[in-house]
Amino acid sequence: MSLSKDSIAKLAEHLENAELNAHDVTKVTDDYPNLDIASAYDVQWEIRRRKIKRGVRVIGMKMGLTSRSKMEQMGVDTPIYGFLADYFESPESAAIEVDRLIHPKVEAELAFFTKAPLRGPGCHVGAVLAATDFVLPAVEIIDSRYRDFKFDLPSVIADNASSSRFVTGGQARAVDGLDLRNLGVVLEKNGEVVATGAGAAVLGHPAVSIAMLANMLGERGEEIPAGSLLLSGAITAAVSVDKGDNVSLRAQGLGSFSTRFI
Ligand code: OOG
Ligand code: MG
Repeated sequence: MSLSKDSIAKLAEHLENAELNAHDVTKVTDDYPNLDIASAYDVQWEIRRRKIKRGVRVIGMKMGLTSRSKMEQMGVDTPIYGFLADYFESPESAAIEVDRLIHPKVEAELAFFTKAPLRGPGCHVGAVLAATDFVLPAVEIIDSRYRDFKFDLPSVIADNASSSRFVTGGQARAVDGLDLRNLGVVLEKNGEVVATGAGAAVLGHPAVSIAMLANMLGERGEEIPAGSLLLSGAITAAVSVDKGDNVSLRAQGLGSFSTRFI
Protein backbone atom coordinates (compact mmCIF):
# COMPACT_ATOMS: atom_id res chain seq x y z
CA MET A 1 0.00 0.00 0.00
CA SER A 2 1.35 3.41 -0.86
CA LEU A 3 0.54 6.33 1.40
CA SER A 4 -1.15 9.65 0.71
CA LYS A 5 0.91 12.83 1.07
CA ASP A 6 -1.01 13.62 4.26
CA SER A 7 -0.26 10.26 5.86
CA ILE A 8 3.43 10.55 4.93
CA ALA A 9 3.61 14.00 6.56
CA LYS A 10 1.76 12.75 9.65
CA LEU A 11 4.03 9.72 10.12
CA ALA A 12 7.16 11.79 9.54
CA GLU A 13 6.13 14.26 12.23
CA HIS A 14 5.21 11.44 14.61
CA LEU A 15 8.54 9.63 14.19
CA GLU A 16 10.65 12.78 14.24
CA ASN A 17 8.98 13.94 17.46
CA ALA A 18 9.76 10.57 19.02
CA GLU A 19 13.40 11.09 18.07
CA LEU A 20 13.63 14.69 19.25
CA ASN A 21 11.79 14.06 22.53
CA ALA A 22 13.41 10.67 23.16
CA HIS A 23 10.20 8.73 23.70
CA ASP A 24 9.31 5.41 22.14
CA VAL A 25 6.31 4.75 19.88
CA THR A 26 4.49 1.75 18.44
CA LYS A 27 5.49 0.50 14.98
CA VAL A 28 4.07 2.47 12.07
CA THR A 29 2.87 -0.83 10.56
CA ASP A 30 0.55 -1.30 13.58
CA ASP A 31 -1.53 1.54 12.10
CA TYR A 32 -0.65 0.94 8.45
CA PRO A 33 -0.22 -2.87 8.15
CA ASN A 34 0.23 -2.78 4.37
CA LEU A 35 2.83 -0.02 4.31
CA ASP A 36 5.19 -0.75 1.40
CA ILE A 37 8.93 -0.17 1.21
CA ALA A 38 8.70 2.78 -1.21
CA SER A 39 6.26 4.62 1.06
CA ALA A 40 8.42 3.85 4.10
CA TYR A 41 11.32 5.60 2.32
CA ASP A 42 8.92 8.47 1.49
CA VAL A 43 8.41 8.94 5.24
CA GLN A 44 12.19 8.87 5.84
CA TRP A 45 12.76 11.46 3.08
CA GLU A 46 10.02 13.62 4.61
CA ILE A 47 11.80 13.52 8.00
CA ARG A 48 14.95 14.59 6.18
CA ARG A 49 13.09 17.50 4.51
CA ARG A 50 11.67 18.61 7.88
CA LYS A 51 15.17 18.78 9.36
CA ILE A 52 16.68 20.60 6.38
CA LYS A 53 13.88 23.17 6.61
CA ARG A 54 14.98 23.93 10.16
CA GLY A 55 18.59 24.45 9.08
CA VAL A 56 19.96 20.98 9.88
CA ARG A 57 22.55 19.80 7.36
CA VAL A 58 22.71 16.29 5.96
CA ILE A 59 26.38 15.27 6.01
CA GLY A 60 26.13 11.75 4.71
CA MET A 61 24.31 8.45 4.60
CA LYS A 62 24.43 5.08 6.29
CA MET A 63 23.71 1.53 5.36
CA GLY A 64 22.10 -0.84 7.85
CA LEU A 65 21.39 -4.55 8.17
CA THR A 66 24.28 -5.39 5.87
CA SER A 67 25.72 -8.15 8.04
CA ARG A 68 24.39 -11.57 8.90
CA SER A 69 24.75 -10.93 12.64
CA LYS A 70 22.68 -7.74 12.44
CA MET A 71 19.98 -9.29 10.26
CA GLU A 72 19.67 -12.20 12.67
CA GLN A 73 19.70 -9.92 15.70
CA MET A 74 16.90 -7.73 14.30
CA GLY A 75 14.93 -10.44 12.46
CA VAL A 76 15.05 -8.50 9.18
CA ASP A 77 16.78 -9.67 6.00
CA THR A 78 17.33 -6.78 3.56
CA PRO A 79 19.90 -3.98 3.73
CA ILE A 80 18.43 -0.51 4.21
CA TYR A 81 19.73 3.05 4.20
CA GLY A 82 19.27 6.18 6.28
CA PHE A 83 20.60 9.73 6.28
CA LEU A 84 23.08 11.30 8.70
CA ALA A 85 22.33 14.79 10.03
CA ASP A 86 25.09 17.07 11.31
CA TYR A 87 24.03 16.80 14.96
CA PHE A 88 24.26 12.98 14.88
CA GLU A 89 28.03 13.32 14.93
CA SER A 90 29.50 13.25 18.40
CA PRO A 91 33.13 14.40 18.68
CA GLU A 92 35.49 11.80 20.08
CA SER A 93 36.17 13.91 23.17
CA ALA A 94 32.51 14.57 24.02
CA ALA A 95 30.35 12.34 26.18
CA ILE A 96 27.00 11.12 24.87
CA GLU A 97 24.00 11.95 27.04
CA VAL A 98 21.88 8.84 27.48
CA ASP A 99 18.88 10.87 28.75
CA ARG A 100 18.54 12.40 25.29
CA LEU A 101 18.14 8.94 23.76
CA ILE A 102 15.66 6.09 24.26
CA HIS A 103 17.58 2.78 24.47
CA PRO A 104 20.91 3.26 22.66
CA LYS A 105 23.08 0.45 21.29
CA VAL A 106 26.59 0.64 19.82
CA GLU A 107 28.03 -1.16 16.81
CA ALA A 108 31.38 -1.14 15.00
CA GLU A 109 31.41 0.30 11.49
CA LEU A 110 33.73 1.63 8.83
CA ALA A 111 33.23 5.24 7.62
CA PHE A 112 34.03 6.21 4.01
CA PHE A 113 34.69 9.86 3.11
CA THR A 114 34.11 10.58 -0.56
CA LYS A 115 36.00 12.92 -2.87
CA ALA A 116 33.80 12.33 -5.93
CA PRO A 117 30.06 11.77 -6.41
CA LEU A 118 28.70 8.22 -6.58
CA ARG A 119 25.76 7.42 -8.79
CA GLY A 120 23.74 4.29 -9.44
CA PRO A 121 22.58 2.23 -11.19
CA GLY A 122 25.74 0.40 -12.09
CA CYS A 123 27.83 1.59 -9.15
CA HIS A 124 30.41 -1.06 -8.16
CA VAL A 125 33.25 -1.65 -5.71
CA GLY A 126 35.83 -0.15 -8.08
CA ALA A 127 33.86 3.09 -8.38
CA VAL A 128 33.49 3.29 -4.59
CA LEU A 129 37.21 2.76 -3.95
CA ALA A 130 38.12 5.34 -6.64
CA ALA A 131 35.75 7.90 -5.06
CA THR A 132 36.96 7.29 -1.49
CA ASP A 133 39.27 9.91 -0.04
CA PHE A 134 39.90 7.97 3.17
CA VAL A 135 38.30 5.58 5.63
CA LEU A 136 38.05 5.79 9.42
CA PRO A 137 36.71 3.41 12.06
CA ALA A 138 33.36 4.46 13.50
CA VAL A 139 31.03 3.59 16.35
CA GLU A 140 27.41 4.03 15.42
CA ILE A 141 24.92 4.62 18.22
CA ILE A 142 21.54 3.38 17.01
CA ASP A 143 18.34 4.15 18.90
CA SER A 144 15.20 2.72 17.35
CA ARG A 145 12.21 4.85 18.19
CA TYR A 146 10.14 1.67 18.47
CA ARG A 147 9.19 0.09 21.77
CA ASP A 148 11.68 -2.59 22.88
CA PHE A 149 13.74 -2.01 19.70
CA LYS A 150 11.30 -4.30 17.81
CA PHE A 151 10.32 -3.53 14.24
CA ASP A 152 9.74 -4.83 10.71
CA LEU A 153 11.38 -3.61 7.52
CA PRO A 154 8.97 -0.78 6.55
CA SER A 155 8.89 0.50 10.14
CA VAL A 156 12.67 0.72 10.52
CA ILE A 157 13.08 2.35 7.10
CA ALA A 158 10.53 5.05 8.00
CA ASP A 159 12.42 5.58 11.28
CA ASN A 160 15.60 6.54 9.37
CA ALA A 161 17.16 3.13 10.02
CA SER A 162 17.37 3.81 13.79
CA SER A 163 20.02 6.51 13.18
CA SER A 164 20.89 8.51 16.24
CA ARG A 165 24.56 9.33 16.81
CA PHE A 166 27.98 8.26 15.57
CA VAL A 167 31.59 8.82 16.52
CA THR A 168 34.60 8.50 14.24
CA GLY A 169 38.14 8.29 15.52
CA GLY A 170 41.40 6.48 15.20
CA GLN A 171 43.47 7.05 12.12
CA ALA A 172 42.26 8.10 8.66
CA ARG A 173 43.82 6.04 5.86
CA ALA A 174 43.50 5.94 2.09
CA VAL A 175 42.05 2.64 0.88
CA ASP A 176 45.02 1.60 -1.24
CA GLY A 177 47.16 -0.68 0.82
CA LEU A 178 44.25 -1.54 3.13
CA ASP A 179 42.59 -4.95 2.96
CA LEU A 180 39.06 -3.88 3.95
CA ARG A 181 37.77 -7.44 3.70
CA ASN A 182 40.16 -8.77 6.32
CA LEU A 183 40.20 -5.64 8.47
CA GLY A 184 39.59 -6.80 12.03
CA VAL A 185 37.69 -4.79 14.65
CA VAL A 186 37.40 -5.23 18.40
CA LEU A 187 34.60 -3.49 20.30
CA GLU A 188 35.01 -3.13 24.05
CA LYS A 189 32.65 -1.96 26.75
CA ASN A 190 34.13 -1.00 30.11
CA GLY A 191 37.35 -2.77 29.23
CA GLU A 192 35.74 -6.05 28.21
CA VAL A 193 35.57 -7.33 24.65
CA VAL A 194 31.87 -7.41 23.68
CA ALA A 195 32.10 -7.99 19.92
CA THR A 196 34.68 -8.73 17.24
CA GLY A 197 34.46 -8.94 13.48
CA ALA A 198 36.09 -8.39 10.10
CA GLY A 199 35.14 -6.15 7.19
CA ALA A 200 33.92 -9.15 5.19
CA ALA A 201 30.94 -9.39 7.57
CA VAL A 202 29.49 -6.45 5.60
CA LEU A 203 28.22 -8.05 2.37
CA GLY A 204 31.61 -9.67 1.76
CA HIS A 205 33.39 -6.29 1.50
CA PRO A 206 32.40 -2.93 3.05
CA ALA A 207 32.69 -1.15 -0.33
CA VAL A 208 29.97 -3.46 -1.70
CA SER A 209 27.63 -1.86 0.83
CA ILE A 210 28.49 1.67 -0.35
CA ALA A 211 27.95 0.61 -3.99
CA MET A 212 24.57 -0.82 -2.98
CA LEU A 213 23.73 2.49 -1.30
CA ALA A 214 24.49 4.40 -4.52
CA ASN A 215 22.38 1.93 -6.49
CA MET A 216 19.44 2.16 -4.06
CA LEU A 217 19.58 5.96 -4.17
CA GLY A 218 19.82 5.81 -7.97
CA GLU A 219 16.39 4.19 -8.01
CA ARG A 220 15.01 7.43 -6.56
CA GLY A 221 17.08 9.60 -8.90
CA GLU A 222 19.40 10.61 -6.03
CA GLU A 223 23.19 10.49 -5.88
CA ILE A 224 25.84 10.64 -3.17
CA PRO A 225 27.64 13.98 -3.40
CA ALA A 226 31.41 14.34 -3.02
CA GLY A 227 32.37 15.14 0.56
CA SER A 228 29.91 12.69 2.08
CA LEU A 229 30.49 10.59 5.16
CA LEU A 230 29.12 7.09 4.61
CA LEU A 231 28.71 4.39 7.23
CA SER A 232 29.09 0.88 5.85
CA GLY A 233 26.65 -0.88 8.16
CA ALA A 234 27.63 -2.72 11.32
CA ILE A 235 30.41 -5.29 11.23
CA THR A 236 29.29 -6.61 14.63
CA ALA A 237 25.97 -7.15 16.37
CA ALA A 238 24.77 -4.15 18.39
CA VAL A 239 25.43 -3.91 22.14
CA SER A 240 23.26 -1.96 24.61
CA VAL A 241 24.86 0.91 26.51
CA ASP A 242 23.88 2.87 29.59
CA LYS A 243 25.01 5.83 31.66
CA GLY A 244 28.58 5.40 32.86
CA ASP A 245 29.62 3.07 30.07
CA ASN A 246 32.86 3.54 28.19
CA VAL A 247 33.02 2.06 24.71
CA SER A 248 36.17 1.67 22.68
CA LEU A 249 36.83 0.48 19.19
CA ARG A 250 40.11 -0.87 17.87
CA ALA A 251 40.44 -1.40 14.13
CA GLN A 252 43.39 -3.13 12.55
CA GLY A 253 45.75 -0.56 11.05
CA LEU A 254 43.34 2.28 11.84
CA GLY A 255 44.05 2.89 15.50
CA SER A 256 41.55 3.05 18.31
CA PHE A 257 39.32 5.51 20.15
CA SER A 258 36.70 5.53 22.84
CA THR A 259 33.50 7.30 23.74
CA ARG A 260 31.71 7.80 27.05
CA PHE A 261 28.04 7.66 27.95
CA ILE A 262 26.78 9.89 30.77
C1 OOG B 1 18.58 -0.84 12.22
C2 OOG B 1 19.84 -0.12 11.84
C3 OOG B 1 20.92 -1.09 11.50
C4 OOG B 1 23.35 -1.43 10.94
O1 OOG B 1 24.49 -0.98 10.90
O2 OOG B 1 23.09 -2.61 10.69
C5 OOG B 1 22.26 -0.51 11.36
C6 OOG B 1 18.66 -1.40 13.62
O3 OOG B 1 19.30 -2.42 13.83
O4 OOG B 1 18.07 -0.80 14.52
O5 OOG B 1 22.54 0.65 11.58
MG1 MG C 1 24.68 0.84 11.86
